[in-house]
Amino acid sequence: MKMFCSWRHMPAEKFFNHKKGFTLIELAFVLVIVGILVGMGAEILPMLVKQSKLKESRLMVREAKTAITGYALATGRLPCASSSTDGSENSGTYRGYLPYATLGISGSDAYLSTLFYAVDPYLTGTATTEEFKTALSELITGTHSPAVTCDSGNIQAAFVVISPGKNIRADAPNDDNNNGTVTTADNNQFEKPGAPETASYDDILDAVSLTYLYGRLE
Ligand SMILES: [Ca+2]
Ligand SMILES: [Ca+2]
Ligand SMILES: [Ca+2]
Repeated sequence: MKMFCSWRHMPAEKFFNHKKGFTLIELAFVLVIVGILVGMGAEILPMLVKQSKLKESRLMVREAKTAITGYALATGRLPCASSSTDGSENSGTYRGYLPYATLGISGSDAYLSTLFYAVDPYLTGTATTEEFKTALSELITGTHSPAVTCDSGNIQAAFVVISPGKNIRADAPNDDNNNGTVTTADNNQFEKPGAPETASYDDILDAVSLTYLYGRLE
């Protein structure tokens, strides 16, 4: 009885002889394909990880921005910054770490850095929504000078939130004394929200402008 293999009704012995002849070539071919795939994976995987960390950090910054806005609407004032990474606001500190414990959020980015936060001092001392609204309008009209600006003075901000990004350091112009953190030693001028990443800047910054916050109180 003659055995047939299923592939194109070739007699089995012929098929296996035939198969032997191709094994090495097929193996080499497979190895080349696997090599290409591994190579592609090695290139794509870090890119995907980088993209996902960036996306997550942007989300954390946005979440902080929303929590701070909610805090202002609920309490009639903005929180002060935290002078340490413990997340509790320190009265009289206007540039430092996000007071995440005061806000009840996690406060870290995807690179595990605590977010930075800077606030206009004039908006931290009010006690009611009415007082807060008056203080905002005084800053908007210039009756009281606004303190915090972004984008070379183009945006007058109530507050800014900053993730130090992949290099886990705040970069200029958010950090002015080149120590990688935002503290009272730095000034109140910050980068434009959503500024593109460059070789020397990878911070993720978001801001709430005076006029936007005023609008939220209407
Ligand atoms: Ca950075
Ligand atoms: Ca600094
Ligand atoms: Ca600065």
